[in-house]
Parts: sequence; C-alpha cells; structure tokens
Amino acid sequence: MADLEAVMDEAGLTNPEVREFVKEYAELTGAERIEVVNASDDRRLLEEAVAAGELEKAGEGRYYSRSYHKDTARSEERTIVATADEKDRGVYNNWRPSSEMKPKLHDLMRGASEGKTMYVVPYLMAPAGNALAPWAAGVELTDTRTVVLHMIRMARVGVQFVNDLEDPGHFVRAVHVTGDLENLGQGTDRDKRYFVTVADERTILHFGSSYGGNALLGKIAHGLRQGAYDGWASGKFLAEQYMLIGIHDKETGKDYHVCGGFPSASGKTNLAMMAAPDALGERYHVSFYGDDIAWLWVDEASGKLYGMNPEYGVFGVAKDTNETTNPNALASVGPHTDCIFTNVAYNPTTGEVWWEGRTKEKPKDRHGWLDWTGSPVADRKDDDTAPWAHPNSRFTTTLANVPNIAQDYDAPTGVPIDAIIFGGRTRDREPLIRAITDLAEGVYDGLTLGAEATSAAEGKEGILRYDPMSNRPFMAYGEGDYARHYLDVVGAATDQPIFAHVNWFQRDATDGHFLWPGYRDNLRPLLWLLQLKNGEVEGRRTAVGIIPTEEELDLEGVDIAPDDLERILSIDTERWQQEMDFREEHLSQFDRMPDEIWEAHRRVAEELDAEA
Ligand code: GTP
Ligand code: SPV
Ligand code: MN
Repeated sequence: MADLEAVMDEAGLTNPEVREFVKEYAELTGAERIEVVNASDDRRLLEEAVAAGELEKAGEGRYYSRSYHKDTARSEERTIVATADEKDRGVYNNWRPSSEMKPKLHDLMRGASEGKTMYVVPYLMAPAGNALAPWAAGVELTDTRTVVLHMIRMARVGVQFVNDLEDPGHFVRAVHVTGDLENLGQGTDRDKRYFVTVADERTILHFGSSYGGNALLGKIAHGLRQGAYDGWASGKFLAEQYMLIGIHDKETGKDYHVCGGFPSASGKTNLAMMAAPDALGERYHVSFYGDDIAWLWVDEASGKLYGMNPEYGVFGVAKDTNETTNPNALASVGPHTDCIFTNVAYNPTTGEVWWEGRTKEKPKDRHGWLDWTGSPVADRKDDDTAPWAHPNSRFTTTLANVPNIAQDYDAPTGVPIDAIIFGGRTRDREPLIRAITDLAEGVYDGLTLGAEATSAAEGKEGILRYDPMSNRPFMAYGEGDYARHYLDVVGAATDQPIFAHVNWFQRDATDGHFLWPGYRDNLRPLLWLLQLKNGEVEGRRTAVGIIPTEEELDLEGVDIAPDDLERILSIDTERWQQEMDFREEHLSQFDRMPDEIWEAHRRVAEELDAEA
C-alpha cells in the first residue's frame, strides 16, 4: 500500500506514533486502503453505507441496520484482559498473559481485512480539556463502515484529538477486525472470537464481531476496561459503568448530581433520560450527563469528587421504550436525528421501525414488516411467539439529540458528585431504596450487588449473579485491588457522597408483576436520598441502611397498591441473614480484599442478627 503515507498526509494526521501504529496494522491485516475519519465525514459515510446496503433508511434522517444473527450482544466468555503480570488476575477479568494473547490475535488478524478499507478513527473519551483527557485519547482501526458510523455517534472523533498530544505515544491503540462472521463458530467449542484488552500496553485487539461493545472500542473496551486499569495504575481515577444525572430543584435553585451503576440493560439509560413525573415536574428537572460510563476523580482545586461522561452518544436498549416509559428516548431517535437502529423490526416499504413494548399491540398490518433477522413476519405461523425485535436491539444517537441533555454536558470541568447509587434486577429482598452513609459500607454494598443478568450478554438472561458495582463484565484487574482503589479515590474527597442501593424490579412472587411502577417515578426515591443527605428527612434505620418511611416519600400521583408499597419499604431480616452467607462466599473469592470491606460485612451481619 504505497499511498499510505500520502493518505495520512492528506488527512493531516501528523502524530508520528499514530502513523507508525496505522502502518503496522495496515500491513498485518492486509487492508487494501486506509481512510482517516473525522466527524465531518459522517454524511458521506452514511450515504456510502446506504448505497452499499449496510444501512437502510428508516424514514427521514433515521437509519436501520441488521447484524449477523449470531452477533447480537457482548460475549463475556471471549473477553479477556491480558497483561505481563499475573498479579493482575482477578476472578472476573479472564486474565491471560499478554505474551500468549497478542500473538494469537495477530494470527487471527493477519490478512483478515484483505480487499477491505481500514478506517482510522482518532477519538477522545472525554470532553476536550478535561482533567482525565490524557487517558482518553485513542485511535480505533476498523474494517467496518457501520462501526465507524457508530463511533462518530458514540465518541468525539477527529484527527485533532491525537495530533497535539503532550506525549505523542500516549493514546490507546484499538484494533477491530470483524472477520468472517459466518465461519467463526460463535458459541461453540470452536469459537474463534477474541476480545482482548492488553491493559498494560494500552492496546485493544478485538476480532470476530461488529456489534456494540465488541466493536465500538472507545466505549466499553477503552471507556471501561482500559480506563479502569489506567485509573488504578495512575492512582488517579475510577472508570465505572455508571449513569450520571443532574437534578435541579427550581424552588431552592440547588443542583445535585447523582451517578450510579446498574448492570447492563437494567435501567441506566432510562434513569438518565428521565422526564420528572407530572406531579414533580413543576419543581424538579432531571438533566442527562451520561447513561453508561462515568469517570470519577478528585478535583484538585476543590477537593471534591467529580464525574464526567467520556462518551458522546447513547447506545440504548430499544425494548419497552415508549411514550410513557421514556418520551425523551423516543424524541432522541426522531426524524432528522441521524440515529441508527440495530436489530429492531423494520418495514422497508414505510421505513417504520418497531420493537416489543414500543406499542401495546404489534402493528396491525403485518404486511411488509421484517423481524430482526430479516424474515417477513407475515410468513410466520400463528403460534410463533418469537419477538419481532431482538431483545438486545438498540438505538444509537448523539448526546445532542437527547432532549434533557445537560446544558454543560461538554464542559471540561465535569460535575461534583453528591450521591452514588447501585441497583439491578433483583426480584426479592432488595427494597426500593436503602441509603448508606459510611464509605466502606457503600463500597461493600456495591461489591455485593446481586442481580439478574440480561440479554446484553450472550446466553445469560435471568441468571442471578453477583455483579460488583455493575462492573463484572468490565473488570480490568483484581477485585480486592479494585476495592482498595475505590476506597482511596472516593475517600480522598473532602465532601463524601452518600451511597444508596435502589431496586425498581422487585416482583410479586405469585403473578410476577413489578411492585414499583418504575421509570419516571424513580425520581422520588432519589429526591428522598438527597433530602436525607441534607438532613431534611430521617428515614428509618435498619441493619442494611436507612430506608424511607411512607410519609417521607413523595408519592403524589403514584399508582401503587398499599400492600406493594409496604413490601418495597420493608426489610425481610431472615432473607437478608441468608444473603449474608452468600455474600461471605462471594467476597472470599477475591484476593487482597481490604479489611474495611470485611469489617463492613461483619458489622451488617451482626446488626441483622441483633434485629432478628
Ligand atoms: P446498557 O446499555 O445495557 O448498559 O443498559 P441500561 O442499564 O442503560 O438499561 P436501560 O435503561 O436501557 O433499560 C433496559 C431495560 O430495562 C429496558 O427494556 C427498559 O425499558 C427497562 N427498564 C428501565 N427502567 C425500568 C424501570 O424502572 N422499571 C422497569 N420495570 N423496567 C425498566
Ligand atoms: C452493555 O452491555 O452494558 C452496553 C452495551 O452498554 S455494549 O456496548 O454492547 O456493551
Ligand atoms: Mn452498559
């Protein structure tokens, strides 16, 4: 490829180390040509993708894509963190020596992009000028145009983000090769896919998927795994699978910022896009900072804990998104947003899209509709109950399209954090909210987050498992070291955030209905939490935290049976005592778990025994 240097010159890609990296992998993958991408190339790339049949139009300024049917979610088994030092081995990070994994990935990638274009996508996972920007620059090389289009939506993209680095070599080298999707043995014992973060070399090598977190390397691989490793190695920050919102109280003029982790497909995007419930909308406004990733650090000037969203867009779950549950999400994928839908149901004649929960009933006229695999639904047998959209079908849109986006979302400063919450799909035991004021107990609570896995990962839906801080699939190093680092970062802040555990998903054991209406009403327990932090309410002390009394929660206009309300505001001590044994087993797996965490565990266990 003789004109490689010329293409980079032409594109104004001047960083010599980036150019070296591009050359190395262009050679290895055998790509026929390279193209350097800036965000301003979006329109042209969209048109090319439509012309090539990679995207279809879904009405004016909306696009539709379908992925290979065995490539619809992250694969946790095939995801690996590799380093040179076995001390980085954790229980969840699938650690392997980099000396083994790098050659493996290089072999898989060798010649695998022959005849294809290799796109060079320089990006920044931070608002420009942010304190953590030195860890946020990266370059993704990918052989797939739709991946580029997703990256332009999900990250800040352009050569300016790597040209002027203080240290020209300090960027994440991210290589994505799709491979021959029809011959990769996905999910079999001859699975050829590998998604590897060589964390101590700041190199990401992903082979065998063009879907979501497997392919948009700025997002999960850099934004979470590499970010977490860098945050620990530098001692400076945390990279968490958290949403981040602002809550503005128009009556007092105060602004609060709440971040928190729920496992994949468990409500972060919905919480971040929340329109306040009608009864509270006069007084409160919720603004969106982030819905999937937050980096947290202590601001040097103020000594406070700060947070920012490294992403530039939303890769949201489509299922159950509708006018009632999430009007802001629907508006963010409206006409002329240039959003991309993936694996929803699609009607090529009308350009409409549909997914389960979009409307109560399926579209009346089945004619013309294709399910997510591309098969006409009119050909289905009457008893075929398979969903039209894949349960992990998604929409991709830039932050600027989100109606409740915070006005300062792109500011370099980030925002001070008042509260950190953890939650997940937990069908019993966990009340609506329990507040925790002690740092070690808060971190302990996050580490023992137990919830149902979802369709965001292959073959896991419904399994109850521990998912520390909702980071289980993104853990980059040992869990004990992680707990230590978390305690150190947050503990260094002058103003400690309040912690809480929330649960929107408690169910009735008999008929399975959700006890709490959820969605917009989730603002109510959060307001209570902030009032508790302000000393405006007292709550009721229990062994596992402070829970609201019925009177303290603002329930105006909430549709909930008195019985259900009572259940989500109470603690089943016996059930919790059982849980403590599971937690003990869970925590015992981890090396170097700090004493503070074990002490918190024992304190909670003793208090439960005293309450029983
Ligand atoms: P990832 O992008 O995979 O990390 O997911 P996420 O945590 O952002 O989850 P998201 O907000 O997209 O929600 C996932 C699913 O949970 C969607 O089908 C939502 O409709 C549903 N959901 C979200 N919040 C609630 C809630 O309060 N109650 C109920 N019952 N369902 C909810
Ligand atoms: C998740 O699975 O938590 C996601 C989607 O946010 S993906 O980008 O596929 O990881
Ligand atoms: Mn996520």
